Amino acid sequence: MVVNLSCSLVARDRLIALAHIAIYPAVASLQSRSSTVFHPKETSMIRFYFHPTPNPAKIALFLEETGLPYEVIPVDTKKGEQHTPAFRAVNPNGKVPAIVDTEGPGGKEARVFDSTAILLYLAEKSGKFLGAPEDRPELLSWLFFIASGLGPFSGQAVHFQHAAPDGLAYAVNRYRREAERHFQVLNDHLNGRDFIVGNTYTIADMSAWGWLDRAAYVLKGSEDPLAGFPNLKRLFETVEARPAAARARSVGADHDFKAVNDEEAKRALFPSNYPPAA
Ligand SMILES: N[C@@H](CCC(=O)N[C@@H](CS)C(=O)NCC(=O)O)C(=O)O
Repeated sequence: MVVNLSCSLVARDRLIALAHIAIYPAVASLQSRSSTVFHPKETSMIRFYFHPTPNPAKIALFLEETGLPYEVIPVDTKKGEQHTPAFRAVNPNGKVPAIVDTEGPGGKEARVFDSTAILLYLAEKSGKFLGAPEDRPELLSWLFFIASGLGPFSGQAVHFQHAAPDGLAYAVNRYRREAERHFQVLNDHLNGRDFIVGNTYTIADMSAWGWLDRAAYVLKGSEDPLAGFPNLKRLFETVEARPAAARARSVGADHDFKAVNDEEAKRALFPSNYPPAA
C-alpha cells in the first residue's frame, strides 16, 4: 500500500520525517527523492530502497501481498546511487533491495538488507507467508537454495550473456548451465506440488518469482524460456495471476530510472572491473 507524497503528508508525519532527517542526515538526500510516502494514519512503515530489478521485485511483491505501509525510495544503480554514503548507511554492501523498518525490534528503527533476509524479517514481523511451522526446514532450505544458487547463477548467466565482452565461452557455458541446473532442481521438486513449500503460497514462491520473471534474459535466445521447465512455468503463472503481482510491477513506475548502459552505468554496476590506477 503506497500513498502519494503530495496529498498525504500530514503535519505530524512531517515533523517525524524532519526529526528523522536531523538524526540521520546521511540518508536525507535519498529520502527527499522518495516517490511515495507515509500511510496517512500510521507512523509505522517500511522505507523500501528500490530499483526495478529481480531482487527488489520480490520485496515489492511481499509488500503488496501484505498491505504493509511502505515508502519507495528509488536507488538508481545505473547512476551509482548504491555507492553513496547515504545508501551505504542502509546497506553496506551497496545493493538493492534494502529496507528501514521505522518500528523495528524494541520500537527502534532497524535496517535490513539482502532480499532473503528482508523476506524472512517481514514475514516474521507480519506473521504472513511463512507456511506451516512444521514446514520451516523446507522453507529455509528452498529460500537459501534460491538466495545462494538459483539467483546468483541466474545473475551471472545474465551478466556473461548480455554485459560481458564477447569471446568468454567458458564463462557463458558455466553460468548458463548452472542456472539451467538450478531451474531443473526446482522444476523437479515441483512435480505434483502447487507451491514450493507445503501446500501454500509462501515467501519461497515470491523469491522464485523475482528470478523466473527474468527467464528470457537468463536463458537468452529462447522464445519460451520456461517451456523446458513446465512446473516452473506453472508456478510463475500462478504467482503472476495474483493481483499483488500486477501492483508489484508498477512499483517505481513513476520514477525515471536510467535505462541506457553507458560507461557511467558500467562503472556503477561493475566497479571491480575498474580498479583504481596503481
Ligand atoms: N544477495 C542480494 C543481491 C542483491 C543484488 O545483486 N541486487 C542488484 C539488483 S537485483 C543490485 O543492486 N545491482 C546493482 C549493483 O550490483 O551495483 C539480494 O538478494 O538482495
